[in-house]
Amino acid sequence: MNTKILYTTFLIALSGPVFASGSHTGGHGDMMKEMMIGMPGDASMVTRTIEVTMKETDDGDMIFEPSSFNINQGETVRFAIKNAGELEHEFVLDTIKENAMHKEMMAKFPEMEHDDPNAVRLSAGEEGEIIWSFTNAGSFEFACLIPGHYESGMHGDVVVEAVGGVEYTKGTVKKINAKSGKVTIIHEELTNLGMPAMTMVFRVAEADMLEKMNAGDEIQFIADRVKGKLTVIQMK
Ligand SMILES: [Cu+2]
Repeated sequence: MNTKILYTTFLIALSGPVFASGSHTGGHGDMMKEMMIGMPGDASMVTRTIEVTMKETDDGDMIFEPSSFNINQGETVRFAIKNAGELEHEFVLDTIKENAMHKEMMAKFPEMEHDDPNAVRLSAGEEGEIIWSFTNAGSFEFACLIPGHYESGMHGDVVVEAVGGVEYTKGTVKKINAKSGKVTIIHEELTNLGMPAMTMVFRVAEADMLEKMNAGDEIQFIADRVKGKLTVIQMK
């Protein structure tokens, strides 16, 4: 039986457009490679290298060091992964749900190997890397899905924080209150804050932003919570 083909078919059937790049004929360009957790990154865009060690412990656990990552949305990270243990291990980046599904498949077909850009499998002593672009904010996971390893401790959280600077929102300046350092903006949806289009009062991150605004101006801006207050952190 060809488990590799079965596995791929299974993923396409369950995952919809995310994995269906092979049969995708639409015009989304690179979007078709994108997964919830992001997409393969470009080496020239790497902003940070995270060294990850996989190994077994004397108490019979299997671990990743470090055991969690905090990443900013938009970052391209090089994971330099070393298997310092005596068993084979893998490093798979995905959603918790996808990892759980892969794990189930691996339990049925233990000989199955991943050949996906979000995963690397290493023999004892081997080193490898994944360059990954975290395009979406959210809570994800990295794990070793070799049967029994996840349960022995081989998984951890990947938290990708939404960061301003990713998407500008269009708005119209309604009113400026220089004295209180606030501006009222009629804005489109603020996706990073999950806020629909409306008219709202914002603070500004830098005082001179107000000097550049006039009532009636069409602006593009990025807003985020700063010390709990909605604040314009960038504008153009
Ligand atoms: Cu493992």
